[in-house]
Amino acid sequence: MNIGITVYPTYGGSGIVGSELGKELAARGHCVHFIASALPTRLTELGARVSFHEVEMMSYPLFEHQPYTLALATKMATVAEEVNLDLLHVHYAIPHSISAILARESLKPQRRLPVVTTLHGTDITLVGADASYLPITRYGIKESDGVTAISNYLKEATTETFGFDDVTVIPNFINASEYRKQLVPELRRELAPDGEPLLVHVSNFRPVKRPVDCVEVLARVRESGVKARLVMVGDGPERTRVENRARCLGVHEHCSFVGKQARIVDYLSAADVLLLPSEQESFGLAALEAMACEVPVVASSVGGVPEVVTDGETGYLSAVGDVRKMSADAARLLTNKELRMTMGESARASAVACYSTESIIPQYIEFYERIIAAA
Ligand code: GMT
Repeated sequence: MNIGITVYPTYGGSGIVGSELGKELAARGHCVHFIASALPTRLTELGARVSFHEVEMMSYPLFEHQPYTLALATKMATVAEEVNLDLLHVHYAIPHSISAILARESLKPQRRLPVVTTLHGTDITLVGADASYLPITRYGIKESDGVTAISNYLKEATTETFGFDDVTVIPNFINASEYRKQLVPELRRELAPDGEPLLVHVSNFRPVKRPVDCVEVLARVRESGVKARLVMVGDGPERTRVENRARCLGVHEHCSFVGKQARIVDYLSAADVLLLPSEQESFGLAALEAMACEVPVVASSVGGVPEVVTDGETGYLSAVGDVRKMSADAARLLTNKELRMTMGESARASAVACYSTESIIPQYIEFYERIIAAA
C-alpha cells in the first residue's frame, strides 16, 4: 500500500506513534509518505519506502496566523496525486482530520482518498472537548472513513464527549527488540556517581504531566532514608517550575535535568523506577517503553494507564497528586531488589505479550485494507 501519514513532528507521543508506525509499515514492504510541517523527530532515516513531504506555508501580511490547516490540506492533496496514495492516516484529530477531509473532498471525483484518524488523548479529552473546537472535531471524526483510538478508555471518552462510537481500539506498541534493557554502565555512573538508585521521568513537561510531583516524590523518598536521585528527561513549559520546586525542597542537587534525548532507551535502561504522575493520560507510552526495558512504573491511575500498568504486578498506581503513596511505592521498589526485578520481568513480559509490533502493526494493516475496500 501507499500510505500518507501526518503527525505533529516535534512534540509528544502521538508523533512518536505515527513515526514508528510508518517505519514498521515500510519494514513490511509498504510505501510511507510523511506529510508534516517538519521532519518528525523519531524519523531518523528516509529511504526508498519512507519519504518526507514538508508542508509549505506562504506568509502574507494580512494573515495574523498562518492558515496551517489549509496548507496541510493542499499538501495532502498534492502528495496523494503525485504518489498515488491509497489512504491518508492522521494522528491527533485537531486539525489533521479536518485537513485530510478537505484534501479528500478537493480530489473528488477524480480520486478516492480514504481518511483514517487515530485519536491520541487531549484531542478528545481536553482540546477537542473545549467549546471552541468541539463541533469541528466531531465533524472531523464523523467524516473520517475510519477512526481508531489508542485505548479502551479513549474510545469510551469519544463516545461520551462526541456521541460517536464507531471507533476501533488499536493500542500503542513497542518494537521489543529495540526497546529492551541495554547495558549502559557509563551513563549509569554519570547519573548516579555514588551508585544511588535512580527514579526517571520522561515527558514533554506540560502541566498535564504534573512533573512537579516527581520532585515531591524524590524529596519524600530521600526523607525516608533512601539516597535516590531523579533524572528528568525532556523539556517543556513546566521545567522552570519543577527546578524551582526542587530548590525549595532542597533536592535540586539530587536531580539531573538532561533535556530532550534521542536515546530514550538508554535512560530507561539506567532507571530503577519510572515516575508518571500525570493528571491525564489516555495511554502512557512512556510507561510502556519503560516496561519493555524491565522498569516498574509508579503512576497515577488515570485514563488508559490501568490498561497498560497492572497495579501490584508491573508497577503501582495511585490517585492523581497522591505523592505520599507514590513515594512509599517508589521507596519500596528502590529498597527491594528482588521485588524490583520480579516486577521488571513481569513488566517486560506484559509489554511484549500485549503491545509488540508483531501483534499491533498487522491490526493497522487489516484496518487500512478494510477501509480501502469499503471506500
Ligand atoms: O493528547 C495529548 O496530549 C497529545 C499526545 C501527544 O502527542 O503527546 O499524547 C497522547 O498520546 C500518547 C500517544 O498515543 C499517549 O501515550 C498519551 O497518553 C496521550 N496523552 C494524554 O492523554 C495526555
